[in-house]
Amino acid sequence: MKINNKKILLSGVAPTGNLTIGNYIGALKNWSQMQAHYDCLFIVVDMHSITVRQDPSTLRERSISFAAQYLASGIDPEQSIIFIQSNVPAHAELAWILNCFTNVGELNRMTQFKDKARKYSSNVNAGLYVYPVLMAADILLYQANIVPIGDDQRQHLELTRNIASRFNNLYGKVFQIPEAYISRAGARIMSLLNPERKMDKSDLNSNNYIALLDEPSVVLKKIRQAVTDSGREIKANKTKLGISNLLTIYSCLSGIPIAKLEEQFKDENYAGFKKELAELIIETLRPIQNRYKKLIGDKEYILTILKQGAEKASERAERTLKEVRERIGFVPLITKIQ
Ligand code: AQP
Repeated sequence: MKINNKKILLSGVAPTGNLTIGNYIGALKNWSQMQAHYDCLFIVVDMHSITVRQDPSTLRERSISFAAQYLASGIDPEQSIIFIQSNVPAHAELAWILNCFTNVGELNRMTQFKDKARKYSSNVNAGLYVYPVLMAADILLYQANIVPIGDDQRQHLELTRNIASRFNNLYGKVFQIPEAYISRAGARIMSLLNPERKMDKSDLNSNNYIALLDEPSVVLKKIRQAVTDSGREIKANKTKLGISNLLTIYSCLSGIPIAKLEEQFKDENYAGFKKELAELIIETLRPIQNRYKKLIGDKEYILTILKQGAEKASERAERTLKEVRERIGFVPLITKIQ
């Protein structure tokens, strides 16, 4: 189903850790540009975050803070639907139904589960295992056509497509089969101290990432101590992961191609380049942080936006869910029987 002839786009982040410039470059920045072209839903997926133990008051605060950071990064609530996943109970209902259309063998193949089971070995709960089914429910509820994802979510989207096709084959077309939108190569931002790993918002060492809300002095310090390689040339190279990563960040934030940056900084040393990069990051984050400070100071406003978002999302989700309930043979909701 397309609204106003625009394709439906859905994306979200789990409120864990701190949103990073990796999230900004790989997700938030693109989202705000996509709003004009797609009918967008942006979700703070708090139900996903409880697959790992969370402190209740921190989770609540962080969910609201993430929503404020979405808004501060350019999500326009007049144009897009922004909401918190647990405010729309349809996600849990559809996830249960889809669990019954997912093979255990398919879930066993999910590499992210294996990684997370290793990382959180003291709490390998069933939620962690069926997480991809909840993600399928998030997407299929809204008949999304396009789902921007990182490389690590590719397998989950493929599973979503398989579940949707299986259901449609059994009951007739109910779900739109979504397409992945993988952001352009090079937009994968790596950890500052270990550039072989992705910059991760839940990294226990905050020196590995620049948070969207980091103060200028913190940005400067983290970039200064970011790992570079032996040598002194500002050149991207597969064997020089540290400087390549910093050049990628510079390029993504400035829009200047890496080859041009290499030319621009050819007479500069690492320290000089890092100083300019830190300034660019600080100037990029400044307006976002200013908007964030205003928004977070007005919780009533954020909660109103989130309430309106959840209402709009619920209306759409309910349309899909009603169809699903009917097709699989559930008795219509008693309260709705005339
Ligand atoms: N380093 C990155 N470079 C480019 N894009 C990135 N994204 C994340 N890190 C980078 C993009 O941001 C969105 C959210 O991804 P996520 O992995 O931070 O968060 P999640 O989906 O909420 O997953 P997890 O596993 O729950 O996160 P953690 O590891 O914090 O526990 C995606 O669009 C991603 O591409």
